[in-house]
Amino acid sequence: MQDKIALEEAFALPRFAEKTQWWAGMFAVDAKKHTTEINDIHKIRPGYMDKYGVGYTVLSYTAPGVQDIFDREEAQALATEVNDYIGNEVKSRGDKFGVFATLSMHDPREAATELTRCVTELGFRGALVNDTQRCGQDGDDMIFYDGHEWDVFWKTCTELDVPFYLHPRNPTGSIYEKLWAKRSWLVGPPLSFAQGVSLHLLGMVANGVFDRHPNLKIVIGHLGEHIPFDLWRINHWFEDIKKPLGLDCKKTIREYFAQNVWITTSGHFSSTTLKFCMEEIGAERILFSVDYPFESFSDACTWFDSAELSESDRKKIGRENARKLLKLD
Ligand code: GRE
Repeated sequence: MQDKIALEEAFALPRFAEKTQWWAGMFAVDAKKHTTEINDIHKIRPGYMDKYGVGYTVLSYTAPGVQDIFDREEAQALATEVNDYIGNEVKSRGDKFGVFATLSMHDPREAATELTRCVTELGFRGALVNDTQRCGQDGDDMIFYDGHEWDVFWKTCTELDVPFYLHPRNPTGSIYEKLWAKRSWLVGPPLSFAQGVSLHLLGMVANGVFDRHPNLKIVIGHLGEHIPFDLWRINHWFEDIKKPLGLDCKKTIREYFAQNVWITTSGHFSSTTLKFCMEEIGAERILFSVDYPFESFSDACTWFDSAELSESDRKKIGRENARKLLKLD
């Protein structure tokens, strides 16, 4: 399929090449190639896009990125630097590239102000944040965005009418030590990423964020970070047990998924899982993505282009749903 749109596609700052290569060492078989690819915008990436039929890519700053920085001022400065850098890189390439804003999430108002700047002045399409914001004196604490103090930020997202992509980051500090240190091969895509994001998103549901902001648009990757598989069970326990016990979110989990949540195919190229997700949440809520350069255009596109789908569903997932969500007309 030509002219696909991909929206979980990472870039890094070239000045961090050494750090990027160290990080890539944990996740990429060829860390050098990964580093070259993630730092590239204009040479290698458009080559893959043309070869594999991706017409438009939304770029976002790599994980853990700003969410790893527990000093508030340093985090804010890096977010601004990243946004200015990528805004400038793609300024004359709006036909091919969009951007999700990078945000420091230490302070809801500061995050709202930077998002507004990115959308209204730099033409960005929304924001992508890497799960919780690391914080505290020694970086051992973390900020979730599911409390009332974040209402000011979510109000800004809905007023700007842009999506917020909740992307994973690595577990850190004492959480890492307690849960993951002795099972470190499970960090990342095998388990920890999905656990982190699903906890955070379901926290937003349970704490009423979507009731207070019914037009909020959240995107999660990796075919829904395990949640679609569990929808029946979550629904059963929310409706039949937790609500009678006092859980007071107004709608069902299925309704929030129908109104507020989109999922992407990033890094998850299974036709069985895709079909299952289409049955559970509908083709309208699913968006094609690669997860480059953690995954390859070749794997993502070869799979998607030949997956057993109706041509109408392929167009919706490959392009049309994203066009509507990102307002690309
Ligand atoms: C990511 O998207 O940020 C990512 C990693 C590590 C492995 C896979 C992956 O940071 O998708």
